[in-house]
Amino acid sequence: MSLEDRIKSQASALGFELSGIARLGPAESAPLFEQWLAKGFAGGMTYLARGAGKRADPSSVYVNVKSAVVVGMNYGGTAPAGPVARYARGDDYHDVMTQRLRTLHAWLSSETGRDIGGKAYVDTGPILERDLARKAGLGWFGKNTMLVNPELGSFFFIGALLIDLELEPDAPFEADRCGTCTRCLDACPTEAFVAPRVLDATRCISYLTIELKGDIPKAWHNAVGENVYGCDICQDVCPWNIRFSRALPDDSPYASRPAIAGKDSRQLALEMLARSPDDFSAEFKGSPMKRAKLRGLKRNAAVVLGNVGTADDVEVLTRALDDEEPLVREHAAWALDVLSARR
Ligand code: B12
Ligand code: SF4
Ligand code: SF4
Repeated sequence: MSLEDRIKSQASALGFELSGIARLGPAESAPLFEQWLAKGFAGGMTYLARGAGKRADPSSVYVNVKSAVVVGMNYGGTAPAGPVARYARGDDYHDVMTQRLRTLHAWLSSETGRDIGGKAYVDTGPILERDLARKAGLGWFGKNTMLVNPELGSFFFIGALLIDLELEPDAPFEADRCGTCTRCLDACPTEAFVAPRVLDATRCISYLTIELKGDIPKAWHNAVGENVYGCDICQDVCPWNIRFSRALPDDSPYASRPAIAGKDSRQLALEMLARSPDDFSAEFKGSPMKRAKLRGLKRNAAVVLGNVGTADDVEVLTRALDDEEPLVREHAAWALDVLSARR
């Protein structure tokens, strides 16, 4: 068995459903990324512009690296849609995958009998991960911008181990399997795709409910719908996901936590708005949802209650008018206005 094949079987044993190898060099889609930044589509994600130079060439990210072992990890596209995007219902993928890639790294050193230099990245450095994953043969850029794999769909995370070892690369994924389909573009509630494969992130519900730190503009409140955290709509409608999504393996770290499992949007929003900081820290330890912080989640919960709440929710929303965070108070006031106008 070649070293490349042994690496892939080790990756599979570590729980990565997909793996491939890319030779490092300039990212082919870097000019598209630059155009995207120039149009302001990154909104408040200023860290993306800061790392732009390095993103153009992943070999510049760490000393002497020559190849990347790129992996994909299923996060369970067959689970029912809900108020929290599937990727965020369990443990934080950054932690899970970085740990496993480090194990792969240590294995590689012992297998080759030398200290392999390199570093694991799971959205933890300036890398265009979808570009690198396409180069390693993991899938194509779907029109919804997701990397889609013909045997797994798009509900998988991407991670990369950059190493100072020359490996035989896999063939890049050249085909475009979207064909004439436009389901994802048509389904987006905020019309966030300005063209196929170009997402204005400032309109995306995922950005509005996770990355945006301030007010969610009122114009988008209705479109946020029942999404308390993130959005899966443009993936749910994709025929490749409908056909090829896989359930989580039994021991998956991405299984829903009790604070989320089986809750509909109204129940989840009510519980989030009423949650104390201590309870939040305990229940969401190691969860990707901590990125939005409790105040961001309460903001989102208020918007969702404005969309789907009933007169029974007025009490919880009224209590939120006394929240220490102005952000929460403002969005709760909006929801109360909406509910009273509806009565
Ligand atoms: C910023 C970011 C976001 C932003 C912007 C998303 C976006 N589409 O750009 C927001 C907050 C909106 C977001 C949302 C989500 N994200 Co995100 N995000 C990132 C991050 C950090 C950077 C992505 C980036 O560089 N965007 C800039 C734009 C220009 O890049 P792009 O959209 O990927 O476009 C590339 C290609 O489409 C191509 N391209 C562009 N135009 C064209 C035109 C043609 C003709 C062609 C052929 C190609 C092409 O070139 C671009 C550059 O490589 C990556 C991690 C990383 N370090 O890469 C995760 C990442 C992309 N996100 C991920 C996930 C899971 C999500 C969500 C599903 C989470 C959720 N459920 O809420 C959503 C999906 C929304 C969507 N449709 O993309 C995964 C995607 C895995 C996969 N299978 O693709 C990543 C890779 C994280 C990871 N390590 O797993 N995300
Ligand atoms: S994640 Fe939701 S809001 Fe964002 S592009 Fe996809 S469908 Fe639109
Ligand atoms: S929904 Fe259709 S167009 Fe969109 S990514 Fe899937 S196959 Fe491509």
